[in-house]
Amino acid sequence: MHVENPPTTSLAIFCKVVDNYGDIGICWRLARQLEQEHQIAVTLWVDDLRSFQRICPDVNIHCDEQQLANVVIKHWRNQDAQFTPDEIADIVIEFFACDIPPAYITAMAMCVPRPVWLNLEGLTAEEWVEGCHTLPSPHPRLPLTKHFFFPGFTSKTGGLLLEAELEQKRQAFQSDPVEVENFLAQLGVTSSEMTAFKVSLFCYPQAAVTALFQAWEESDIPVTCLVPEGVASSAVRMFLGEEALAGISSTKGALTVRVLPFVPQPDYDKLLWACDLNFVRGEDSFVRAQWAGKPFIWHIYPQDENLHHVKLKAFLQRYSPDIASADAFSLAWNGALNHEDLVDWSSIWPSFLADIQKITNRSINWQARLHENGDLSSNLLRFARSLK
Ligand code: TRH
Repeated sequence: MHVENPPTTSLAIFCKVVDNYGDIGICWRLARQLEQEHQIAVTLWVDDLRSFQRICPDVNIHCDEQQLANVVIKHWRNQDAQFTPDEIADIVIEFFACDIPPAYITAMAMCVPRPVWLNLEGLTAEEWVEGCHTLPSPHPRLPLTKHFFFPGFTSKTGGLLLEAELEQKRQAFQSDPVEVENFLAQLGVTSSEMTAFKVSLFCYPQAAVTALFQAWEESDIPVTCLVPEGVASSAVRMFLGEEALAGISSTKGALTVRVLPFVPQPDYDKLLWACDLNFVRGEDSFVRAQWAGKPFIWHIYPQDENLHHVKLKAFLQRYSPDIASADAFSLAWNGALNHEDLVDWSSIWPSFLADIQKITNRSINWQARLHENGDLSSNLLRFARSLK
């Protein structure tokens, strides 16, 4: 008997790079997972191939259309491009309310059946998200409805991006000291730097890196700070006394700072897994640090009128309401303490370090809790199919 395979679902993701690497970092991760784990035919439209290439060196920045990891990547550079209904995907995701080309929307309205149209929103721990997750937003003129899809930290949200094999890969890596050593050595980290307390540093330029370096210089334990090239450049240059290029390192007191190359996305996970403490930022590295099961400090993306402080506090309220040293560190790092002038890293750092076991345990328990929400890609597909 001949059994017909069901037709492959097609899905388009539209990604506008607002800033840095998180927008494309998230969309690329989502695209790969939908293709690899759900056999979806994915087209990723992205307007900035240079940012993309930084996290995925295989990207050819001169190509209008290319295919990587079985995902079709299209350089989205013309908002006036024309589309016909046969070019429209079954599921259309606009990332972060980016405006998808008007002709694409018109063609969507002409499709029978109509495609599912989702707006994948930014991550926040605030409670209102639960009320807005999956809400419909009818188009003012066309017979189309867009739905909001919110990532989040509870079962009433879409959850977080998480590949099926991530946990298994992490455990295998962390339980193999030789692999960890080889990985760090290949990034230029020396044996003595590996035996110190290892910190990875990824933050925005306004972070208090110089003050923290001073506290680490006077730390009771040796600290190795690994910082990807291009991150906190002026503070790192000041510490090194020369340009902060990959491969350069310097030691003062208990602190060694080493500049690493900016690594491809999968290696960034390994870096997080290999360190004892990770400073992360934005959205995607913040989420990856949570899956690493290690202590982390989040530098939140700054917003007007300190709106980001509200988001930071909402997260800390869920994550570490009972660990004062962790809260104090995070608030100070983000300039969100009530009395800014009282920030004293020489006392914030030792208090944090004294609680490091407690904070590590919290990271592990937190990760287990997040697993209960499932993974964003599967949750998103389930929701999309429920609308069909
Ligand atoms: O780079 P980010 O600051 O990105 C974003 C964007 O600015 C965006 O506009 C904003 O909406 C969002 O923050 C909140 O931080 P993020 O989200 O952590 O993204 C960084 C990506 O870079 C992530 O996918 C991990 C990757 N990365 C590497 O691949 N290699 C590296 O060496 C490092 C340091 C990061």
